[in-house]
Formats: sequence, C-alpha cells, structure tokens
Amino acid sequence: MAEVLERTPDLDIDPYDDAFIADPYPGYASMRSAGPAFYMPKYACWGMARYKEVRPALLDWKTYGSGMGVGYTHFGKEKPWRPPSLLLETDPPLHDRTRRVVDRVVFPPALQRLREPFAKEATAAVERVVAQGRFDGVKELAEAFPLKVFPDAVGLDVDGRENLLPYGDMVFNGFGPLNARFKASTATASTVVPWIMAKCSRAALAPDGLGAEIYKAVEAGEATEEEAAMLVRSFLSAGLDTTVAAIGSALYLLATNPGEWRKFRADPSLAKNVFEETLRMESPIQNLFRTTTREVELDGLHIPVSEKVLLLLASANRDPEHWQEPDRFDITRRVQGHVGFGVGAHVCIGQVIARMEGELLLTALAQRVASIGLAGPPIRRFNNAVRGFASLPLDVRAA
Ligand code: OVV
Repeated sequence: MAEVLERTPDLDIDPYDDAFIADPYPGYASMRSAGPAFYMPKYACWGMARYKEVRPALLDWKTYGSGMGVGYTHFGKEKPWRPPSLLLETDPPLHDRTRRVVDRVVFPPALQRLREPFAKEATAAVERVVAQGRFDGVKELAEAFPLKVFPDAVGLDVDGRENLLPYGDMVFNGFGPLNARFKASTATASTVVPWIMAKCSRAALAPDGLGAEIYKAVEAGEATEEEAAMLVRSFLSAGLDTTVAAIGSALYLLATNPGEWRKFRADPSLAKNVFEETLRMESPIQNLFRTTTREVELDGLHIPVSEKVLLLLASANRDPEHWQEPDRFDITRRVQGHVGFGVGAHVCIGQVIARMEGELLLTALAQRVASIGLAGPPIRRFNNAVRGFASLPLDVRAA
C-alpha cells in the first residue's frame, strides 16, 4: 500500500514584507516550528528553515539544483532579469568547469599577496574614523574599506566605482520575487549594468589583478573570452554587498554588546571568530532558493519536482536545535558549521577574501579603539536577500 504522505503545512508568512525584514527572527522561529519544510501560498513556493534540513539540502545539489536560478524566478518558466551567472546559477558539469577556473584564482596561497595592502587600508580606514570620533559606520567603514580594497584587488580603475553597490543591490533583490523593492533598485540599471559589463572586459582590468587572472584561463583553453567576462561579473556581483553587510553587522554587534567588545579589546586575535560569529548571527545572505530536480520526500512530507524551495541560511544559523543560545552574540563561540557561506558545491568562492577583509578591519578596530557605541538609531537596509544597514551612527574613543 502506498505510504500516506502528510500535507506540507501552509505558512501564511511573507519573508519579503518590510516588517519581516526589519526583524526576521520571530518569522524564522515560526518557519522552523512549521516543520521540516513548509509551503508559502502567497508565493507558491516552499521553504526550509531548520539547520537539520537546510544544510543537507545545500549539500544535495542533485536534488536541489541551482540551474533554474537561486532566486524566486524559475529560469525554466520565466526569463531571468540578467544573463545567469556561470557559477551561481549552474549545476555540474558546467558549474565544475567554471568553478575550477575561479578556484585557481582565489587559491588561498595566491591571495596572500593581498594581506599587506588590505591591512594597510584597514588601519588607514580605522584611523580616519578614530580621528572623527563620530561617524557613519556603514559609509565610512563598512562601505569605504571593501569599496577600496576589493576593486583594487580585482584590478578596476577608480572611475565609476559608485556603480558597484547599486548593482549589488539589484543582484541581491533579484534573488527574491521581482517585487517593488527589486524594481526600485533597478531604476539606475540603464547606466549601472552597462558600466559593470564594460568593467568585466579584459581591456578594463589591470594586468596584476584577479580579473586578469581569470582571463589566463582563456589562453589555457579552459574558458572562452565571453565566459571569462561573466566570471569577472561574479566577482563584481557578489564581492561587495556581502562584505559590506558583514562588516556593518559586526560593528553593530560590537557596539551593542559591551561585554563582548571588552573581551575583543583584551584579545584582538579573536577578530577571525568575531567575524564568523557575525556571519552566524546576521548572515549577510539571509536566504536563497534551490529548485527540486525530482519529487522529494522529507520526514513524510512531500515536495513535487521542479518546485522552488527557499533555504533560510540565517534561520539555520539561529536554530536552537543546533546552537546553544543562538540569539546571543558570543565572540568565543565555536561557530564552525554555520552556513553563512553556504556549504557544498556552491560554497562561497570568495570566502578567503571576505574573511581577510573582516579579520583585518576588525583587528585594526580592536587595536585602535578603546570604546565603541551607537551615536543614534541604526537604519536598516531593505533588500530581498541581504541583511545589513543603510546607516549606523557610531561613536568611538581612541585607544
Ligand atoms: C553568491 C553570488 C551572489 C550574487 C551573484 C553571484 C554570486 C554571481 O555569480 O553573479
């Protein structure tokens, strides 16, 4: 006799609503209580919010595919808003071929040469804000630092870098439904998108940068010129908003947890762990989708083939079934296993660069700042996938 499958619970919840984004954690708790998976009638898609299901789903790329897009838009049914990424929105074997090209460029020993320029800039950025005392942590640290070191590392010239964050805003809003928030962010697309595409070309890239390294794969016969440009586009799409959000959240968490700040001040070598704990607490990419490639049975629940499933990374990272006191910012926590960078075939390819930025900026902060606190109310940035701040008024006192 055929097994009787339970109906997957419907959840009347909108993860793209302003109120949800302002404070998503109660919503994540409801999603986790709904069961191993739930169905969102408003979007006619599914969701998983528990660590126990999110991590295995990320690892099972054969069942939870990326080739139909990792946003709400199903590429088999609707035209993507931009040509799909050759890394993010692909499955093996294409994914493995393009991933190999980029993996070689971000091979950790190859990135060590970035440490010194990154450290120098981290120190300069922190010294600038220490001299001011009161400043916007988003504009003057969380944005200023990555916006200098990362485009330098890729090999972009300095003109037009103000296009990078607006492009990232479109890309990450594009992970969600193409709602009013997405549409508003594409208001500047007619200038921003062509600028980005122009910067992906071989001619636009400094010969000693990561972008030029990608083009070496063309000479080696491992990628076409067009593919190389698209892989550089991945750097420019994913490399800024994420680190900007992470650094902003780290500053917020340190400014609002004075006990943890004191611990950090006493031992700046905790910088790496402060950054990881931030990725767990305030995951820069809160969610992304997969698409089922077959009918799935999950603890008696059933998800049909070719359905969009929202994987709530940020919720898995705060699941009390997996973490002790998940809502507590604990800079000495053993935080390995968080899924802030994802896991599996698509695990963040820029994680070594992101971690280097986080570690170096936070180290400079712990070494040069005696106290840090909010100087006014933080203003949330509203994006369909990225959690960060639009503004973070801070007060610091020099060490
Ligand atoms: C992880 C990520 C985010 C946004 C864009 C891309 C990747 C890309 O490959 O374009």
